[in-house]
Amino acid sequence: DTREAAMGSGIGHQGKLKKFKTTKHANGIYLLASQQGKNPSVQYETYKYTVGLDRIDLLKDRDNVWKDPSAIDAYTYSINVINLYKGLGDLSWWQDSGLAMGVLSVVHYGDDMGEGYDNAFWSGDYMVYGDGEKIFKTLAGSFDIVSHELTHAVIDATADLVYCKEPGALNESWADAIAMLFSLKRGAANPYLIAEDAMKPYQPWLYALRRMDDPSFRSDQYPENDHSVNHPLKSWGQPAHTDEQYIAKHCTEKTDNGGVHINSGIPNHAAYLITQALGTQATLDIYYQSLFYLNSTASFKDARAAVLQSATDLYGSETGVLKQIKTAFNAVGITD
Ligand code: ASN
Ligand code: ZN
Repeated sequence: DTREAAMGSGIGHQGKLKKFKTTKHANGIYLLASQQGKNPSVQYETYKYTVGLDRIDLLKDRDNVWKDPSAIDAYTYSINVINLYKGLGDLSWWQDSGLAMGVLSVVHYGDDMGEGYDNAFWSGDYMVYGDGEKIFKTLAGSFDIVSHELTHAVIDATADLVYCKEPGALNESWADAIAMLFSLKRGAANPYLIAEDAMKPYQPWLYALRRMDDPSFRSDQYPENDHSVNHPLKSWGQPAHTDEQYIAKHCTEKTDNGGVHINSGIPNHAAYLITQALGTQATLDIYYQSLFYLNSTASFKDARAAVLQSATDLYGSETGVLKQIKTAFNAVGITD
């Protein structure tokens, strides 16, 4: 099979021209695929989903000037995210992860009715992005969303946090926290907002999906929200303290798996406070390292201990770092 590396270009959803490696097939057609870097050398591929046929096809282009902004963003943002992970060091988990076969993205995912799918997810083997419907525009157009979904792959291969109640909220929180920290590293305009680049003007106050600096921001504006965060579907805000933690009996779709996207506000706010205290790089190093200390059923308290353990490994017990971390977790009600 004769394929050669090529250099493609195209404009993403931000309107900026991006350049990226592609592959030229023997038949002269370019593929949105490439092999990049080393240790590990990573295969990237981006596919488009065809509604009705329920099939995916590798993106192709005749002149290597790409015309699909969602595909361009899914492809280039996933390369950016993996490069940021490579900068963190130990990627020993890679070969046993869902990424080992390649960093694969599917864009334009939708249902048979041809409605835009208003979500994105990590399937266990690849990332899937909808074009949005009510709340979102195309989800691949958000660096945060790509970071968040790819981080689910990393979490699955490391801490493997069970997607239910507190460990599930930690799974969500680490995906958001690392997305926030990667946004900070990139100098993003709004690093503490999650998914702000993909929001539709559905409700004026829903200008981001979540806020790390102010998890309950939506509840201030949502009329039906009574601040008793005990109803996952009625409440749009997230708690920022364990006093308002949502307690579900069962982990079902109806309860958001026991409030994984609700209670993530609590550790999210701790991650924000730690970032303010320690800075981006130290927090990133500590959070990444903590994935190797968290076990799959970790509670919020276990997460505090894991973060402290990581910080001790990296900075020792003599600096003010541990004290800053304790102060942050105490502030959100996660005490020892
Ligand atoms: N976008 C969501 C997430 O990654 C999908 C889900 O609920 N699993 O958290
Ligand atoms: Zn998630």
